[in-house]
Amino acid sequence: MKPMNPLYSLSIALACGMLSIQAADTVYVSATAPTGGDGSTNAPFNTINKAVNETQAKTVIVLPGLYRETVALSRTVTLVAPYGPNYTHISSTGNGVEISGSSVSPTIQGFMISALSEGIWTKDGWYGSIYMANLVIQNVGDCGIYIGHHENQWRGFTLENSIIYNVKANGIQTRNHRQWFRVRNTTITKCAGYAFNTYYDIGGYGGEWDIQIEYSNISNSGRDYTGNCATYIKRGDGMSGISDPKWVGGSNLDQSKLDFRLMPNSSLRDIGHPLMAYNDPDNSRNDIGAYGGPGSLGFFENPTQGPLILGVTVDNPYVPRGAKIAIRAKTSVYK
Ligand SMILES: [Ca+2]
Repeated sequence: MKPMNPLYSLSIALACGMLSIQAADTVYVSATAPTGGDGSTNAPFNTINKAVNETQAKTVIVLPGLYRETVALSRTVTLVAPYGPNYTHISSTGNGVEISGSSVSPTIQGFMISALSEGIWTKDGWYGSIYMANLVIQNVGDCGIYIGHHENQWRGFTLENSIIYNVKANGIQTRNHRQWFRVRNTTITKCAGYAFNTYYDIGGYGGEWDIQIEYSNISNSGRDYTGNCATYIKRGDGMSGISDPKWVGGSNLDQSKLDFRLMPNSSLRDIGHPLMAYNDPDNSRNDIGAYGGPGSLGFFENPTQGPLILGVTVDNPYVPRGAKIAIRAKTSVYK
């Protein structure tokens, strides 16, 4: 048999490689899928880590469910939960999401994240930038977002249309090095420490932060900013300090009623960034929090301005056969 032309065999290998890249460009995850899935729509992976470790995948679609894992991101990938944070929950006994690596620039969008340690922890990282949007980071044992120590030299961070709530330490903590951080259309409230703690380790690894916050609601019982915030944080237009966001689940949500959508009468509606690029899916001005902005397309509530059912009660459910019962519902209408 004639030996194969090496160029020909190379072109076959490339063609096969390209095919597999195209096939696995987008992979799916479902918490309830059986193990052994290949990431396709018919056989999703059952952990987020399996999907992000699929090196050909550029986009990871996470379907509704509870994901009990620490998501370790060490490459550039778009990690998105199209049904939103009410239905897609990462719950970790360590850190919720850990990001590390050189030139790693991931997108994380649409999740609720709870963790015993940090919500999102950027570990060793260089030259990458991180985009985070439509996140609810809540019930966290340490910081909501923790930019680690001297090993970090990220380019920068963007956090849009998100909520940081009920964390034991600081909402956002930054340390060392010159990096930028942009926060907009976001609520930070009920952190036991501070909403922002910027920390520059004198004699350490040098640099100043460039942090800009705009059109956000920072309300943390008088503990909004500490560390070198006065030097590094630029508070732009549209800042508010509304202590009661009027979430559907209430102002002090317990873990059985985690609903961070805005009530129709919330003051945080229509006060986000006025640029049309930030408009809500119903084309109204941006609503501050995780349920507003263009990224909320799959879970933006009340696009038809219909009534919001707040509670259903049954009057005297134990009645004799043939008797009548009354079922009542409270509703509120989007004005
Ligand atoms: Ca709006």
